[in-house]
Amino acid sequence: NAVKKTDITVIGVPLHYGADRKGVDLGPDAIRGANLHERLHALGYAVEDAGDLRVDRTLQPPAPGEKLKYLAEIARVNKELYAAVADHMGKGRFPLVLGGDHSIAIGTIKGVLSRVKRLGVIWFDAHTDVNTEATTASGNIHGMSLAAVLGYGHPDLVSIGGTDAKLRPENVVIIGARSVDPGERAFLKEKGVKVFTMHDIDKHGMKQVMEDAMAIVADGTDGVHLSLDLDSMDPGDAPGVGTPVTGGMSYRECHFAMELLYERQLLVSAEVVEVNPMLDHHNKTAVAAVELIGSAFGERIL
Ligand code: 6HN
Ligand code: MN
Ligand code: MN
Ligand code: MN
Repeated sequence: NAVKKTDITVIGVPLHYGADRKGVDLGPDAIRGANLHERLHALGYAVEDAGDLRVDRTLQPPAPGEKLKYLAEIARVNKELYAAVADHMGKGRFPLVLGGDHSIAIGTIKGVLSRVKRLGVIWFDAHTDVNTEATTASGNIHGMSLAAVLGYGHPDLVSIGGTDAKLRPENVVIIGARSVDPGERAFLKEKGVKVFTMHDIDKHGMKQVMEDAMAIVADGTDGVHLSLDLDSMDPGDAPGVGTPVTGGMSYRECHFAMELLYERQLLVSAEVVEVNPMLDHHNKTAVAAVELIGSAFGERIL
């Protein structure tokens, strides 16, 4: 294999406050426990583990009706994540961030943006995560992270890592969506974020969807970030997630998508989020996550 083997830094973010549901904070160790490092080593990568960021475990529950639950701690952890990602990337390493809930995409992507100004993002998710405090029904910040990195939402989230480098809506694609809130639908349309829904995958197949998606995120950018929410997969294949939605991508579709991503050699960073071992069956979802990472990093059957 002629492709250069980047050095990888694993960063764990045991954060559950963005989902307001316990268990997803155990994701990083469940993924490590599914032999992440061994798998990447076997593929020829040099892997270092930066350990987990510290998260305050003692916060009181928010008031009923709160629209930005645990904002202060989520913003603080994401600021630390931003700095860690920027630092490791500055040393020429590939950051592989393990969640934790999807609110950590804010810190990850802002960190990557500090090094790759023209960044594409490929976002696998059952949801679209473009709520703001004005549209959210749940108040859960993991449903707002993509909006925040596009520059919309609470200033404490939007300002993380500074506002110089901007993620542009035309450089983002969402794949696997099947649960979109009314406010999100309006946002996606207004900002022009391309969404490949489950309907598109059913209609055109994963191969075509990935070709179209990769053409969009590669156009006019210098690198692509993979944000992989495990609830993009069908709950039958990935039951260990906090917000499961039926009718998702099969294991095979998701696996194939990762293989195609590797073939194009676009990725500069990645994060795997929403793995909740407390809801899982025998670590199945973490194992799937590691299989998918393996494929995205070049694993092949033959
Ligand atoms: N995720 N749209 C729903 C909400 O609460 O805003 C669900 C968000 C899920 C977020 O899975 O990362
Ligand atoms: Mn998500
Ligand atoms: Mn999701
Ligand atoms: Mn594989």
